[in-house]
Amino acid sequence: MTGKFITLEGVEGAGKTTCLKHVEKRIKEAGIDLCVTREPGGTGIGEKIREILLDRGNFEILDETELLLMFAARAQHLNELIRPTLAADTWVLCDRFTDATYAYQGGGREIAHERIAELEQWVLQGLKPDLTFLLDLPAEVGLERAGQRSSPDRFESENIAFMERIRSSYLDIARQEPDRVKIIDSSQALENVLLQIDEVLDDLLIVMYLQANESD
Ligand code: Z5A
Repeated sequence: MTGKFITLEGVEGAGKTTCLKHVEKRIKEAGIDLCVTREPGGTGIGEKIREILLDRGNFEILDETELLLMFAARAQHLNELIRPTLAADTWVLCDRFTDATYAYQGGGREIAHERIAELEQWVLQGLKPDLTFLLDLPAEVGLERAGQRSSPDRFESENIAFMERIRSSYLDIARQEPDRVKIIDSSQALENVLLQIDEVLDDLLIVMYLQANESD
């Protein structure tokens, strides 16, 4: 038996940080062992790669370099943390994962889908999250929310067309994989956003509870 792998995705200002804490609290309250992590990052090496990726001063980074660094950090993350944790029957909750690469590097930077899929196959070898929350809202609303932050990183400094392409790529993934990717309307007030998340989580936690009792 392995733990469940849950990811959170979304455009800028979608409220990921807030929602992640809520999901973490709900899972832990259900008595499930949980490891919370993020991408890019999650390991010592991964966090160093993250610094390079987010640094606004690194304007000369090529799109290809950016893509490869995302997968370099992910390879480390998978082997050092994600796979061993799942194998130990602990759940993993990850702030962004490979869907972000399809959305940001594929949609945003317009790198060919096939190129990303090749790297995905090589690095992940078929591993996919069991459940993904896609926090969706119009790009202009997200940028307005994110704009309240003091200093934007390299990605947050991009324009609205970039953000719209990201949103549209995320929605494409959700349309292709509706069982895995659950769209959460994040333009609503926070309490309604959390209610939508709870609906999805309740279904999963009930199934887990029933399975655990069946095997007793
Ligand atoms: N990236 C990539 O390009 N490729 C990849 O493969 C991966 C990542 C894995 C770092 O990620 C960057 O890496 C990211 C994509 C790229 N680009 N950026 N930027 P990150 O996840 O660390 O960065 P982030 O998107 O900035 O995440 P965040 O800090 O979690 O931001 P957020 O979603 O915008 O959430 P927030 O801080 O919780 O909310 C933003 C504001 O809105 C805040 O003031 C909240 O109080 C407010 N808020 C939240 N919800 C609401 C509602 N419902 N109503 C009103 N106001 C709200």
